[in-house]
Amino acid sequence: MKRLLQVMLLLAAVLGLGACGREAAPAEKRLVRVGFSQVGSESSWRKANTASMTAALSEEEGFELLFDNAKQRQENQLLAIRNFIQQDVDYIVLAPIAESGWDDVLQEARDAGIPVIIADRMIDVQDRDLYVSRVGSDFLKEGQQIVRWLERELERRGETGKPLRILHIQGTDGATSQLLRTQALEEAVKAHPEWEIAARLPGEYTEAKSYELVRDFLRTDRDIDVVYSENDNMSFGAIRALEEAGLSCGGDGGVTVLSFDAVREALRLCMEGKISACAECNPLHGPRVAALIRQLERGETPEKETFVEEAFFETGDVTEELLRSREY
Ligand code: GYE
Repeated sequence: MKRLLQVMLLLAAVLGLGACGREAAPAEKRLVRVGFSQVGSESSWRKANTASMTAALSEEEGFELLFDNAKQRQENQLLAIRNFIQQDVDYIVLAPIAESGWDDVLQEARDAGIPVIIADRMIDVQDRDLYVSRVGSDFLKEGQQIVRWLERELERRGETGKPLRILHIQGTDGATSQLLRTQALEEAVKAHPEWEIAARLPGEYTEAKSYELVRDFLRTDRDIDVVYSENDNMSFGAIRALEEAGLSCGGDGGVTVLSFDAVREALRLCMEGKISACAECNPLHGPRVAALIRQLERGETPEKETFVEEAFFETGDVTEELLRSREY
């Protein structure tokens, strides 16, 4: 009995001391846990997008970021999202590689009570309530800007109505950016019967794939007036293949290269005249996604879709000063 009393007295002393002796731990600000499934690192644009997202969703900004690079494979994104659900994150951010295939996994996220934000490309789901909001670009508008520039350029050259052969290098099949930039060109070709798509090459947004496809194409067909390339990295590959085949890019006698993204390296080629026109696709989604999450944390309802502001460049618009000012 005495022993028990001793133990109880000791326990009371320890707990009592603990309560009055220990400083109350400062209330640590709880970090918001975010699972981000990124497409991959296929392009300069994607690398800039990842940098923007990881900076905006950093611990200094009040977040714990769980980042997954899917290496351009949708099955890896599905795995990542299920892993985020198992880890019971507060939010899931998805940069989808393609539009389809997300209904089931996003239903699982909803069942787990985890809001989903879409960044960059769009998803095609039966129930639009499976995601809270999307931050991205108006890819159709980008394509229409490029086509309108080409129409004006042909008019300037006095070549309106003349036959035109276009080499179309497409991005990842089924990505919203591919679907809508392609739609803009196909609508233009319908409006201009004198325009012809010489070939559609699946460049998958990478420089290497584009170079190989254009190099092989030029072995049997060198009669190209325009290259419509759905991102800058594929333009870099195409320009290398064109020049290796002895064809010049830009100017009145060369191949007119039209590109998307407007990363710094592409703008330098635009300044040099090798890329004739470039539609910007802003990759800096991080601050907008962070702002969306903060809105949700405050119990507010964000806009369903937020488009980012984007510019357009042609040779003559780009200076060394502009290149220095670019964030990517
Ligand atoms: O144009 C390309 C990237 O979805 C807008 O994906 C994005 C596209 C971008 O690989 O460079």
